[in-house]
Amino acid sequence: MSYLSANQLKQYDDKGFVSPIDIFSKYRTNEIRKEIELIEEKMPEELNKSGRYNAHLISPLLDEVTHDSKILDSVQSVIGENILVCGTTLFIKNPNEKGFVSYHQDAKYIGLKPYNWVRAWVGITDSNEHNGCMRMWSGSHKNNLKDHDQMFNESNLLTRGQTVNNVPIDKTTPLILKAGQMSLHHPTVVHGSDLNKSNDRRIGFVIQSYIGTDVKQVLGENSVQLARGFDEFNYHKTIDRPKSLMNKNDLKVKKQENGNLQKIFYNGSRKIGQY
Ligand SMILES: O=C(O)CCC(=O)C(=O)O
Repeated sequence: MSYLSANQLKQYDDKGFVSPIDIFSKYRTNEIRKEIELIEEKMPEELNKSGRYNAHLISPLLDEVTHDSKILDSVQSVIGENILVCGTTLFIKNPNEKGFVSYHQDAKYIGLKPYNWVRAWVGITDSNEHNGCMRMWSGSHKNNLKDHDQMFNESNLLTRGQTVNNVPIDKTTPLILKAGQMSLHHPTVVHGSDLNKSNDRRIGFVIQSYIGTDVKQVLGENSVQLARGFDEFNYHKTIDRPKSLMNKNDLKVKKQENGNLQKIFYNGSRKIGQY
């Protein structure tokens, strides 16, 4: 069992994140990495750009991560016992690319309300300051949503380059994780990440997000999977778990889900070019 301790919950409440939490062995994360890299080898475009969303729908190992009972114990400590999976993202930073993530608040653009949800960032490789780990502005979740500028930059891993200005970057906390550890972060904590300056890939698999059954999608439509407990509200369409690796039908479902997600991301814009 991996329910959060009172100290860990206090850290989450005070800072807006809790980290590190031990989940998988190094052996297990190597297996997961191999499955991700097999998909990249067999279907080179499948996990690129907007394809990085919802890889758990075509990969049985990422599906297992998403429904892992240790992860769900920790998540339950934060959002309660009725838990839905509402999408995932692979955040991969390759060594010779200039990928970064501008400082942002997830709640600003994802359309999930009320904020009874949490993001789980699972290290498939180590993640540290050298290879561009996430950095959190501790305590920033306690204030309202901040203005975000939309700063398109092809190296920014965020769709619209959503950016909170004037973040005191020297005061942000690096979330240093070993492969197999995870962090949980709050919907309104300001966070981002820098370049990967190492010789290996940095791979994070993010369940974006685990939501309570009372949470609605107010900007569009998301399909969900029941991860634990009971859905007494039925606000969302449900979606099947993958039948096998890169199964034809599952690939279609992933494509459709990712189309819906793009609509959510762009619905958040009051007009093109403005957040
Ligand atoms: O992986 C990263 O560098 C950023 C991930 C992120 O912004 C998130 O999980 O909300």
